[in-house]
Amino acid sequence: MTTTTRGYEPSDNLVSLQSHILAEETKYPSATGEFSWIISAISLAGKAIANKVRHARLQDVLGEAGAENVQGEKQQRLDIISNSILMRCLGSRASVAVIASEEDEQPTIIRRGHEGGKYCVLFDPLDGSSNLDVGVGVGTIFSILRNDPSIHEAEQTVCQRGATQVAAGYILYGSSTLFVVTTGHGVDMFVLDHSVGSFLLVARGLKMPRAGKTYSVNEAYSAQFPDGYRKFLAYAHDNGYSSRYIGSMVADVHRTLLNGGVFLYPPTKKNPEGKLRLLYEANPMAMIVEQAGGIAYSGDVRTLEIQPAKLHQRVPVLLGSADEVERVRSFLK
Ligand code: P6P
Repeated sequence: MTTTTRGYEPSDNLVSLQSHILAEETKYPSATGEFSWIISAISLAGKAIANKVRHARLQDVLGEAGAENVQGEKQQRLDIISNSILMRCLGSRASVAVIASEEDEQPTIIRRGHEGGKYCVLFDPLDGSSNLDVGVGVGTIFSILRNDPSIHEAEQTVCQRGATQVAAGYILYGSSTLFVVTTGHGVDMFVLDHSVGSFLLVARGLKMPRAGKTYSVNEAYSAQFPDGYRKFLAYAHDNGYSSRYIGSMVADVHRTLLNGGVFLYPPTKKNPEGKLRLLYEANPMAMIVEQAGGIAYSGDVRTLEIQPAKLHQRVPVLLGSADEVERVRSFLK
């Protein structure tokens, strides 16, 4: 590759999320650009939420909202604020048919198929928000599905297998604000440059290490785990593994994506089906992980193959480096 006198390298190009998505779109002659507007809306919401999270302690938006969400979890004020920001950014996009959120019992129908509604957007607006007061990384997780205009019941419309996702990703509000997304052709990562207000491309086609001696699980519940998980933990303790658990799925999965290892949320007595939600936590993370060369299971089923029955359905989660997930599975058999 030739280097000009200015020391310019084509790889030095500044590529924003916006221009990256538009460039990707040109690869598909049938693309109408409507999908790009949805990613753009999520990007806009991410910038607004990042601003709120960064100034939380200054703007007195921390703490509990004094209500519980449909999950029976105490809502943080920033959960509600983030949910509203996402709704207001997505509601204006002409191709959005249905919006479903962890914070709302039922999906919201924005427009029907015959009115141009082509996509359903599902999200956890601020995952890990109970960590906000202590400055730990939190995140937005999103999943984009095609709308089926023949289905009129909103919850049934969004109950699609994860393998049908058009796109998925997350925004991590951590030491920097990261936007990680896949449209089924690899995983790309962007960092928010606050000085220009854009997410800039920093990694294209991210690949997860095939192995990694790090496991991420809340070991306080290990006595409640099915036996096979406990056998894996005993193996890990005896074979030089390290434990890393932040208690914020986006942060734990992002570390696993970059460094390798395995993230687990097994069934417990309190959550016999697992704690994490299939449609807007497990499925988008499973798509990201598998697009990066990892694998994701819920029990003995590949997460992306599960046919959802309910919007807020919970599943066990086992995802990460292929070798490590298979090692855990060998103990579960
Ligand atoms: P526990 C946060 O509440 C969350 O939904 C995920 O972000 C996280 O992985 C998990 O729950 C933590 O749950 O039971 O270990 O506190």
